[in-house]
Amino acid sequence: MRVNSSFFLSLIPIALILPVHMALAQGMSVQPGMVHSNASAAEPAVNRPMSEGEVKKVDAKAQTITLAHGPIKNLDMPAMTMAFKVKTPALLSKVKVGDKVKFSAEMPNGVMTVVALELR
Ligand SMILES: [Cu+2]
Repeated sequence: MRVNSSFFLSLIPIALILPVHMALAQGMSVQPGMVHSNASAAEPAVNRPMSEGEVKKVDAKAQTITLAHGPIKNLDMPAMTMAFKVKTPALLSKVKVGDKVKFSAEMPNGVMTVVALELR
């Protein structure tokens, strides 16, 4: 009986620890995702790379802007003139043809998109 009771006693800690351990493992698998989404939500405002460009065309209907732009480091793109989609129509209302601008472009879903735009 002594052997049996100590055997069962030795099982208790395992039975207690296992669920806690699993809960921790689940917690840890959730947390990086939450941290990551917090980081990417905060990142654009603080750490968004800006490129320089000159407005060549504004198309409010198509919601595109054509820019003669300098190198876009984050997209690994050399200087060229090209059309971008804009993230929001409001971005287009700030600028007109001939304006020199600073802008930030991203490529969500493979579509080159201006996500921030300001006069310089
Ligand atoms: Cu380009």
